[in-house]
This record gives sequence, structure tokens and C-alpha cells, in this order.
Amino acid sequence: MIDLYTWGTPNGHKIHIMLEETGLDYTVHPVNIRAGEQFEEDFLSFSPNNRIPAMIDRDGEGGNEISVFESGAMLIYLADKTGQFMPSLADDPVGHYDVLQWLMFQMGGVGPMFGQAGHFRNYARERASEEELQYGIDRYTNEAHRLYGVLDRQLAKRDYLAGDYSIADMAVWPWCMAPDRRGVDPADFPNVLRWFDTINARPAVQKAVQVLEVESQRPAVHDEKSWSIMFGDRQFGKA
Ligand SMILES: N[C@@H](CCC(=O)N[C@@H](CS)C(=O)NCC(=O)O)C(=O)O
Repeated sequence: MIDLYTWGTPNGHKIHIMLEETGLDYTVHPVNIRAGEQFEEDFLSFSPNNRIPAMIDRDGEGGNEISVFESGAMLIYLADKTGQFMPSLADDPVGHYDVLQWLMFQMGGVGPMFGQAGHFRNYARERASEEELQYGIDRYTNEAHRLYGVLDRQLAKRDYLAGDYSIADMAVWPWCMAPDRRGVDPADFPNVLRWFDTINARPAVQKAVQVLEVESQRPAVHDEKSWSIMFGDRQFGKA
């Protein structure tokens, strides 16, 4: 049994997808990040970066309880555990590192940059003037377009990012769910659009995106408390 600590966000959905695809037994423990539950001592003891997702595998290798945070590490862990959605190093070293490089492209590029584009184009508008925001909006919207271009060129050559459907696709896909939040028109990236629709049609993916869907709805505007938790004093340990 896997205890999964999560919320209905792109980083949470990566793991929901993998767990649904593999059929592993898991229990969802909601961590309401707008209410500050990511700062609770218990959660920090296995997720020290105060971020979801994180998990504890009660039936880990060798009978050990194994906890993992960081969604990329969690996907690798689950692929190793099940032997699914990433070729093994022993059987197919080329395929193995192909999946890892596209997974790392998501972790180091797509996630952080799309996240910042979303922040400056949406949340930051609650607190700053258009003039103050313009540089950040331009920088991260441009970066989101550049990264969509990288994905589109790769997907012009292949059905999936690294050969067969893999944890690399599961990591990138949830970040492509809301292109409007990044200022991206998906029609400009037809190969990404085709790939997105193919994955969207998978029953496991449809089930995965419903995890905590209602609870995790974004507020139209943050109140003082949730702003402090997500982006202000509480986030930075000043309150
Ligand atoms: N690199 C981390 C990023 C995780 C992350 O940013 N999670 C967000 C939700 S998508 C979060 O927990 N935010 C809580 C906070 O900012 O305090 C991963 O991939 O697991």
C-alpha cells in the first residue's frame, strides 16, 4: 500500500496518472496547500521542501518503508517498482536514458518555467501593476513558447516523447492541461496537441485528473491568509 500526500495540481497529477496506469494500491491523503497543510511537522518529516507530492511505500523493496518526495524521483521509484513505463537499464540502456532525459527536461524546464509563466500571468496580477509585471510576463511566456517548440519538434518525430508512452509523458502532460495560463495557443503546436489528445483519452488519465479535483479548485482571488501561505510571509517563514 502506498500512502500518497497530494493535491490536485500538475505535480500531483503526474503521480495520480502513474498510480492509475500501474494499478498500484494507494490511499490519497489530501494536503491542502492553500490552507498551509504543507507546513505541518508530520508532512515536513518526509517532504522537507514543503511541497506536494510525496509518498510512503509501506511495502518497499526488502520489506522496508520507503518515503520519496519530488515528483520526478517518485515516478522513477514507481517505474522501478513495477517495471513499467521506463525501459530497465539492464534490458535497454538507450531507452532508459531517453526516458530519463525527457523526464529531467520536465523537472528542470517545463515545470518551473510554465509555473512562473502561470504565476506572472495570473496570480501576480492580484498584487502588482501591469508595468511591474511586464518583464516577468514576457520572460516566462517566451520561455513557455520556446519549451512548447522543443516538445513540438520532438513529437513531430515520435508518437511519445521517448519512444513508447512513459513516465516522461506523464510528467509533461499535466503541465499542458492549461495552455491559456502560459499564454500559449495550442493550435501553434499541432504535434503537442495530437499527443495531448491521445494521452487525454486514456481511461487511467481521466481517472487521475479527478483526484481531489473539486477540493483543489483555484480561488478567483486569494484572501490575505492564502496569499501569505502560497506566496508571502508564511511561505518564507516570516509569519
Ligand atoms: N519539484 C517539485 C515541485 C512540487 C511543487 O511545486 N508542488 C506545489 C504544488 S504543484 C506545492 O506543493 N506548493 C506548495 C507551496 O508552494 O507551499 C516536484 O516536482 O515535486
